[in-house]
Formats: sequence, structure tokens, C-alpha cells
Amino acid sequence: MELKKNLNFFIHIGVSLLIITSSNNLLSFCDFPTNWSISFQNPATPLMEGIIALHSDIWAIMLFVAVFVLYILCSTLQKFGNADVQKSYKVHHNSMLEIVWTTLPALLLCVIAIPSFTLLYSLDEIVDPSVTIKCIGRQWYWSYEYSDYAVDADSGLGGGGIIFDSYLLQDDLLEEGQLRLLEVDNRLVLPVNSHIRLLTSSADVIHSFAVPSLGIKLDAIPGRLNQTTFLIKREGCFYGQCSELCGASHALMPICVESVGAEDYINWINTKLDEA
Ligand SMILES: [Cu+2]
Repeated sequence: MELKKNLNFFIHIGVSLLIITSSNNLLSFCDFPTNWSISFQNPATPLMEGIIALHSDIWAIMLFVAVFVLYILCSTLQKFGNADVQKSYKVHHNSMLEIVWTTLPALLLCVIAIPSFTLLYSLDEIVDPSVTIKCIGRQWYWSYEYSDYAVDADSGLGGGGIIFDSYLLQDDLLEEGQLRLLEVDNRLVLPVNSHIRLLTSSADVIHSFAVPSLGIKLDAIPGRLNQTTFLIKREGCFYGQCSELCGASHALMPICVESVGAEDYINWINTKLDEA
């Protein structure tokens, strides 16, 4: 009876913890960090959905293990912790028990490893991209290049296309509803539901291009070109920040990705090309 009561208690705690963590996922409806949030931002790419699903699965397994170990610990203390238990047990070995406590953790690790590796290798999957963006980290702002739309085809590598810098919007320039320390003067505009290839590099020190709701964190390393692809599933603004300590104003080089419909995207490209 006591045993059942203990078990019920721990199951209750486990389920409560699960509800707390999952409800937090539902509550956060924003694509920027919010005060006291301990959960993920809303996913906007299949990749981020996969990351959140894997996180939840591992959490469930972790809770199961923690509850089981805690139960064994408490029941052992309760059974053998009494001062009036004088009898000592001469237990040598138990083959069955040893097989179980070796194979069970191994199986559990396999259960975690399979979805984990699937997700890891899907990150490297390069789908024929519709748009290629080159993103260069600088102290302390980002430069974006859309080389697909070269104005002058003869200009060769690095010439032509749409190139602009994206700086933090200073406090006195902020308009109502804009986010302090996250809003930029030139957003990175991308089409929704399209495969996008992102290339990162740096002009000075190591930076990192990170946007949580897109599930992207790609280092920008001087002299190297890193690559990833993603697909944004919905329209909106997704805020991120440089995530590699890069100097005095590291905190002042935010990222704002705006995903728009195909027509708006073409209009935006045309406007930018006219400006160039
Ligand atoms: Cu930085």
C-alpha cells in the first residue's frame, strides 16, 4: 500500500512537470525573446519543429529515468534505513539483474540516438535553393548580399546584386511597437515557403548568425564560408542576435528576418534593384 502511494506521488510530480513544460511551449506566441521565458520561441521552420520535438521526447525519457531512480532510492531508504534492521544481507551477484541494468540503459540510449542522428543529418541536407543569401558579420553589424539578382552580369564574383548593411536601430529612432535592441534599419527580407541557402562569413572576428525561431545558429568565421538551408513556413518577423562574443558591441548587432509572400518579395527585390 505504501509502495503504491509512493509511486502515485512520483507519477503525479512527473505529469505536473510535463504539463508545465509543454504549456510553456503553447503560451509563447512570439518570435522574439520574452521576459522570464524558459521555453523555445514558436517554430517557423520544419527544422525548429524537429528540434522542439526531439527536446520534448528526451525530456519525457529523462523524467521517466529520474522518477524511477528517485523511487528506487526512496524505497531503499525506507526499507533499509530503519535503525531496528539488524540483519545484514549477503548478496553476491545476480546475472539477471546485471543483464537488465546493462541492456536497459543501452536500449534507452539507442532510443535517444536514432531521432537525434536523423535530425543532425537532416541539418546538412542541401535542397536546390530558390534564393541564396550571403551574410557577413562585421564589428558590429551584418552585411547581406543577394547575389542571385546581379545588376551587372559582367561584374563577376562579389559584384552586382543587392548588397546592404543592417545596423541596430538606435533608441531615439524607434517607432511605437518596435523592439529595443532588436530592431534594425534594414531587415533581411526572404520569401515564405521557399528553400533558402544561407552562407555566412566574417570580415574581422568570429560572429554567429542565430535566429531561434528559425532553428539557425551558424558561425561566421573569417576566411571560411559556412552553409545551411532552411524553409520558412509562415510570414512574420523573426528576431535573433549575434551569438559569438565578438567584442565591445557584440550585443548591439541584432538580426531581423522578415518573411513575406512571393509577390511582396518580388516587389521588394525590384525596389532594391532600382536603388542600386
Ligand atoms: Cu557577436
